[in-house]
Amino acid sequence: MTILSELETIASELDQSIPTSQTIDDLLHIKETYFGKNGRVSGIAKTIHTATDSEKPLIGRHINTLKSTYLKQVEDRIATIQTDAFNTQLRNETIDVTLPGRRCATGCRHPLSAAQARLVAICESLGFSVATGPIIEDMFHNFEALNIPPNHPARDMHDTFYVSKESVLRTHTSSVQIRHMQSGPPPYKIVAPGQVFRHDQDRTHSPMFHQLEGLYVDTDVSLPQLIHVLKTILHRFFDAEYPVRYRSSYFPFTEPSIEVDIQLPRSSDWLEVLGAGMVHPAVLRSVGVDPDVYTGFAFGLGIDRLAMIAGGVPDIRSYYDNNTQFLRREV
Ligand code: FA5
Repeated sequence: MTILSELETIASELDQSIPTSQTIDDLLHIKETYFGKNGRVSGIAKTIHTATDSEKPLIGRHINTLKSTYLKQVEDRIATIQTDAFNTQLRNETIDVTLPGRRCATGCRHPLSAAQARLVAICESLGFSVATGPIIEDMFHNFEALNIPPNHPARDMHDTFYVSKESVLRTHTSSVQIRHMQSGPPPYKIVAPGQVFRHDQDRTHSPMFHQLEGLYVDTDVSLPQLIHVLKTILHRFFDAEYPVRYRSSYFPFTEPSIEVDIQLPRSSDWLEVLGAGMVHPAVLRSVGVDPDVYTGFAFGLGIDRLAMIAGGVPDIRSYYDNNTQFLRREV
């Protein structure tokens, strides 16, 4: 085989192999095999002295053309493979901005907070404003000013959590009545929502629960007004009408006193939801309000109990068990 025909064979091999190479490694291998220091083309160049003088320049040009043409083809093919790989990567990494976003886990309001907010809103619509007081209370505000003397059973260690000899976790929100009446002269028309604490635990009693206290003191406040306000609150709070029972009762700080029960849906059981009454003259006197000029009513409503009835929840402890599926309910 002559040198020229060898070069032609190489050209036709390269015409085949370069365009069909799929990897850069293959192309580098081709480059090395044909054009490397010990490659086939270099090998042919070394045999040029065997050609005739008239052939030598022709073979030289052929070799140069072969080198420049096919080395460029190799570089172009490498560039094409790199560009294709880059485009494929771009296509695969494309972000579809129309896909729906990932959902963030959000919290929700505790059903008792929601019930409390609803009750407060109802009372605000009836002209009550919101008052607050401390959760750790002294004996005067939690007991004495409310006409509960030191030997009263409500002070019993079994009911009351003592923080020290002089202070307790408040056992009811009635302490806020006293604090509010001490803050200025009548009239008073407030509600005080918040946590209260008692040594008590079963399906309808929790050691920490929530009350909404109401207090209305003015020159002409009457028992029928109290009944009207209670009826309005209960009617507006519940979507359905439940049988309501008003019973006479006893609290040291109200006279007369009543308690209100609601009959549970599809049951013969009644659940007590609130205590109320006309503010006892001794209570008004304890905060310097003249009971001959002013009268008032007060009520203390069990928020957890109202929520239980509205939500059909049979056990109050469900509200405190941290079961987030349960706590996503409205009431
Ligand atoms: C009182 O706490 C009075 N301070 C209410 C009051 C205020 C009367 C103003 C008159 C004037 P009683 O202990 O009955 O009353 O509690 C009131 C309501 O709180 C109850 O009707 C009930 O609905 C709720 N309650 C009482 N104890 C618990 C408890 N351990 N767990 C859940 N709810 C309770």
